[in-house]
Amino acid sequence: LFICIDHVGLAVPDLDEAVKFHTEVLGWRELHREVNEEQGVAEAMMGTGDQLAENARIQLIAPLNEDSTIAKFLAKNGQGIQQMAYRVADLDHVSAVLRERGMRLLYPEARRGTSGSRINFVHPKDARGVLLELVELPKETEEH
Ligand code: V0V
Repeated sequence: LFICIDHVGLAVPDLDEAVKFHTEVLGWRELHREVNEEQGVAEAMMGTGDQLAENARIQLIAPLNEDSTIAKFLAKNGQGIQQMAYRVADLDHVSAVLRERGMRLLYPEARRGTSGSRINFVHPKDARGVLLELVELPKETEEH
């Protein structure tokens, strides 16, 4: 079902501070930054190199406002790992298979994720305590 781990997502209270720590102390590189209003987040994708496909990646995710799922996560748990994202080739297919196997997907249809990806999530209660994101890359980035 899954191609690889696309990224691990970390909830952070302050995106600039988190990017500074991950670049200056841990030596990650910032690959991409964006605001996703629908998800209520500002995020930075961090990688070990330039090639998207070969990178190990982490996503630093900060809340845009207090209604954000990330604000709720931070209030409850403090900063730390919030999600594991699995890359899939065909999100609609994988979502249908997982639903058949009894998993609750959070959205009836795919939503927009980082860099134009299509995303959905498996509820952490069904996925044994881990919020699982499913990510289908936009067509152009799959080709290189
Ligand atoms: C909640 N729970 C978690 C969890 N969040 N368990 C593991 N990992 C998490 N991240 C557990 C929590 O401990 C509770 O367990 C139970 O689920 C209900 O939690 P809650 O605090 O009442 O929270 P809810 O139900 O209001 O919200 C939880 C869900 C929410 C997962 C439904 O966070 C959500 O909709 N997440 C999907 C969207 C998202 O995370 N967006 C931000 C990233 P107990 O205490 O009852 O046992 S955006 C992103 O990744 C992008 C754009 C991208 O990658 O491109």
